[in-house]
Amino acid sequence: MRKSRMERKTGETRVTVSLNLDGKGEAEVNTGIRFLDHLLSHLARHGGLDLEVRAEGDLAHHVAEDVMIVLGQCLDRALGKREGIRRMGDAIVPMDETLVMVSVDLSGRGYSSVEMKLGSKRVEDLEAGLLEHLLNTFAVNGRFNLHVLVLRGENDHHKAEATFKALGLALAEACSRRGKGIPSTKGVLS
Ligand SMILES: [Mn+2]
Repeated sequence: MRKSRMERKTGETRVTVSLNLDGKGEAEVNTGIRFLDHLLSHLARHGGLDLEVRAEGDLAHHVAEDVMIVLGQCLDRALGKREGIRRMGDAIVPMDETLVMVSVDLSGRGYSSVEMKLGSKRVEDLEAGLLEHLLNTFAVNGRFNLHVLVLRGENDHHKAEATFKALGLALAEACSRRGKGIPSTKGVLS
């Protein structure tokens, strides 16, 4: 089983994340930000990940950022040397009027290009402008390339939700096993 558990304690937040890449899609997420809990539950369900997140802190902004830092670190640790994985994964996911494309490469390098085209200042209880930053934080700390493109859509809840569902599917594909060895001609993913 590819599992990890990480903690982060700062003057601003306390965050604990447990991740099992070979799970059943079961999530227990309590960040105090209900929409973030909702999105991470979608990530777990569609990624086939078992995910436990406990977080508290001074401000929602700090908590959300730190959750994504620790989640990224957990992914990186659970993947180990990234041997025998497919490495790349992608998904195109609709939600009613919305259509989102997500593509990932578990390359060992953190990079993201995220274009969500959100029109509102808030999505439920989450600062809308924070979402692209949260995805970037996950990619950098998880050391993977992430591209997100909202191809069309109107509703910001749908755009965010379809993005996290697609991210789950893309990660599940990229983390899936296919043979032996490091999937790089360099012989190392870093
Ligand atoms: Mn929803």
